[in-house]
Amino acid sequence: MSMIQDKNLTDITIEDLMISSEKVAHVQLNNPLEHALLVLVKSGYSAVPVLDAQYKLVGTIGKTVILNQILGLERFEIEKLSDMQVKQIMRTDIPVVSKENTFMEGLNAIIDYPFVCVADADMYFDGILTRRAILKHLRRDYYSTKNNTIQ
Ligand code: 4BW
Repeated sequence: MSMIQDKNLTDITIEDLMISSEKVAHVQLNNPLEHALLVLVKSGYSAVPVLDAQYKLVGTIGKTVILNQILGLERFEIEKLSDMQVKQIMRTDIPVVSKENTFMEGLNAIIDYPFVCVADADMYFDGILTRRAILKHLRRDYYSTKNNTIQ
């Protein structure tokens, strides 16, 4: 199998660049918001994928939407964290790419998002494609193919 370093940009697929599912922090549909906030704070990520009990992708959830949800007029209504579940406020209108998609399809998908989820045709979760992975690869390609030097 050829290494990603040897591949042209046009031959690279999202599978070559994605973080695979077992390394991705995630929460589940029925988790209370308290658990989701704990995962987000502990992992340090702003947002993570939401999966159902079959490990199918159903959305994403981030710190800002949780904090907005519990923000009352004068205080954070912390009790809401255990009363509400992830499925009530998660984002579901998210772009999804597949492992077989090309680098350029990944680049187009990521323009408006810090990460996009990777799933198969049945929505089984394969991982995420991050802006970091795309940018790192673009930088490598720029310096290796154009004989450019680091400024
Ligand atoms: O814990 C971290 N380790 C490292 N190495 N980098 C981190 C970490 N947390 C944040 N960063 C950096 C990355 O460059 O800050 C960027 C913005 O993080 P974010 O969005 O706002 O939490 C990171 O950019 P990125 O690697 O291109 O990741 C984009 C987004 O993808 C992150 C986060 O929402 C999600 N993400 C990345 N790796 C993840 C993950 N979500 C769950 N599990 C992972 N392993």
